[in-house]
Amino acid sequence: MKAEFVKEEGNPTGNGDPDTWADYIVEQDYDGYSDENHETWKLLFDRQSEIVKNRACDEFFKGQESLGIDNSGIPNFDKVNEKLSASTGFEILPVAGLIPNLPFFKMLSMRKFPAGNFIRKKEQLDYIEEPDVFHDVFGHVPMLSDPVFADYVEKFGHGGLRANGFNMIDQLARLYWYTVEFGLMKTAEGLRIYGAGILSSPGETVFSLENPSPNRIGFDLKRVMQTNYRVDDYQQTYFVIESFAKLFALATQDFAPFYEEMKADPKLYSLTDMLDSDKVLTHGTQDYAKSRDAEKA
Ligand code: HBI
Ligand code: FE
Repeated sequence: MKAEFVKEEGNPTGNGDPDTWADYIVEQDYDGYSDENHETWKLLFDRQSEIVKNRACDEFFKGQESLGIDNSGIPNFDKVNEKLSASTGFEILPVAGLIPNLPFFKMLSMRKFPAGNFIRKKEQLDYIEEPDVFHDVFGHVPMLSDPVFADYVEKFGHGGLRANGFNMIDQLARLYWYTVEFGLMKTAEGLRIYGAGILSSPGETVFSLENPSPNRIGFDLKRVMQTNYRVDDYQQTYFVIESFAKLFALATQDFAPFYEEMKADPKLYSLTDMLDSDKVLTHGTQDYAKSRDAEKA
């Protein structure tokens, strides 16, 4: 089963112009959802809620509860926003799919999060090209109600806009990918998931925590910004943070020195590279990736 949210390698959305962000906002058209659309949400929600038990971080469940996101049907963005904006000032705005990088960063910097207004078809239960309402509202939105994580996402948005001036968008996209989309966290109870790309994927939720195949490495900012990622299947390396507070602290430092270092010594680590400097939690077997790549060969 492929990863939940597939994004073509490189730069599928282009960088765009930050000031055009409002051009990408559409209507949610809540009344336009069919019974089947709501049934699909319920199916996905019930299935994934079982799987994330004892695997998602506490902040995820707290967010889901406080925002009233449940299996009754596709959430109404206006209703979610009443609670979300009261908690962290974030609001979700309906979009039709991926939007260019700079308008995306601009939205995050203003505590606006683009959420797909559409839901996958029943026959696409495990695989979608673009982030639909389940990926965004089940996966991302509960985390945005956590004050420290919300601070990180806003800071990330500002950082993305600044990175453009240094031609470091790709590095910021990797940082987003290995935190907001595919991030793991160390907790007293063991590793827990906070990345939405994992939380909205039944297979990867189990794989990311329990399969011996992938590497699990302690988070290091420069290492993450220089590590390639998979867009067509489960990740082969996951990065593990200690806490959102530590992630936020990292994001508040000035990245310019990092940019200078990376410009002076450009690197792109592969999906399986292990460095002497890595804090290794799991040196994976990569058996899953090898078997999947053999299938495709
Ligand atoms: N657009 N709607 C939407 N959702 C995303 O998560 C998203 C995007 N555009 C760009 C993007 N993510 C990536 O470039 C991030 O890595 C920055
Ligand atoms: Fe996403």
